This record gives sequence, structure tokens and C-alpha cells, in this order.
Amino acid sequence: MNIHNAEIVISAVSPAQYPESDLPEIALAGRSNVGKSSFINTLLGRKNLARTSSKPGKTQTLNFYNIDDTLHFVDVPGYGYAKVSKTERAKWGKMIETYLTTRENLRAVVSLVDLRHDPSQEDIQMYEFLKYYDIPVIVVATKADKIARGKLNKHEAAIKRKLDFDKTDKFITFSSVTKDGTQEAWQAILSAIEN
Ligand SMILES: Nc1nc2c(ncn2[C@@H]2O[C@H](COP(=O)(O)OP(=O)(O)O)[C@@H](O)[C@H]2O)c(=O)[nH]1
Ligand SMILES: [Mg+2]
Repeated sequence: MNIHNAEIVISAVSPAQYPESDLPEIALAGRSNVGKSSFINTLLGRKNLARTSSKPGKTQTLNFYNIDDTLHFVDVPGYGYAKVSKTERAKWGKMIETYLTTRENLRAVVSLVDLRHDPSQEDIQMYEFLKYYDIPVIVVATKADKIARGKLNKHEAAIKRKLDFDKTDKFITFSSVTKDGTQEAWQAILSAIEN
């Protein structure tokens, strides 16, 4: 497994706090518990760069990580916490919307969904939002190890249909348990930052 160097640069809320840098950025988004932290850790060949148990209701920030001095991963706080108040949710939405629509460094968003289930309303909204703003998307469908091999295609097709998936985007089935999809995910990310 390749070990990558990763350092937190800043936890930011407003654009003034975004790092002043020319590094291309890949944002990672998904509902809480989808396996985002596990995905990041698997890609980086680490145990716990991104904490796997950040508590609901904790301050929601965009976490910028410098990866090998080559790119930033921007960890977007997970959506779908039932406990968060309406005001908190609105703040969260504004913070993410501002980042996604104004950040010039942004090259693509890794949108994580759970391969076992149909995408949630929020998953669909996120995907529509990204398509509306012409932001390239890499859909990563997590927890593939929980699906029988013979049913992978059926689950993939169901998710694509519900998302109205655009064929120009990448779709990767992934498991942080078997590490399946790691190579493909890196390829998609590196190809996104080349442009
Ligand atoms: N079987 C399986 N479990 C996973 C996978 N990815 C994450 N999990 C589990 O799902 C839970 C949430 O994972 P985490 O990475 O913290 O999700 P996050 O909230 O999106 O950051 C944890 O119990 C993980 O061990 C996967 O690929 N396969
Ligand atoms: Mg997490």
C-alpha cells in the first residue's frame, strides 16, 4: 500500500480562511456514516487521518488537507444528521454552497453514496447541484464488500438511475475493507486534477 503524506492545513468556514494556494482541490462529500473517513484513510494508506467518529452537532468546518504537496483534499462535513437544528443546517448549506460555487482551485467532487441503498434525497440533491454548476463528479459507492459479487451491477444501475447519472462522470464501487476501488479512485482524482 502506498503511504501518502497528508497534513491538515486549516479548518475553514468562510472563504477568507481558505488556504491561499494554487494546489488543485478535490472535495469529498457524503452523508454521515457513508464511509467518507474510511475512504480517505484507505486512499492515504493510513489508519486515522480523518477521524472516523466525529460527533454529530460538532462545529462543522471544511477541513483542508495537503496531500503530498500535490493537491488538497477538502473534507466536507457529512450531511444527514437528524439532530442538527434548522439554523445549523442552513449555515452548513451556505458554507458548502459558497465553497463549491466560488473556489477556483476546485477540480472535482468525490460524492460518496452507499452501494447497498438507493441514494437519499440529499445524495440526489447534491448530485443535481454539482451538475447544475458543471462541477465534475466522481461518484464513489461505498461498502461494496457488503454486496454479493453477482449483485454489484444491479446496485450500481439502481444508483445511476436514481441520480440520473451523467456518463461523463466517473462511478467507482469501493470498499475500505477489501480496498477494492482504491486504484480507480486515485486514477479518477489524478485525472481530474490534470485538467
Ligand atoms: N463493511 C464496510 N464498512 C465500512 C466501509 N466504510 C466504512 N465502513 C463502516 O461504516 C461506518 C462509518 O464509517 P466512516 O468512515 O466513519 O463514515 P463517515 O461518517 O462518512 O466518515 C464505520 O463503522 C466504518 O467501519 C466499507 O467499505 N465496508
Ligand atoms: Mg467521518
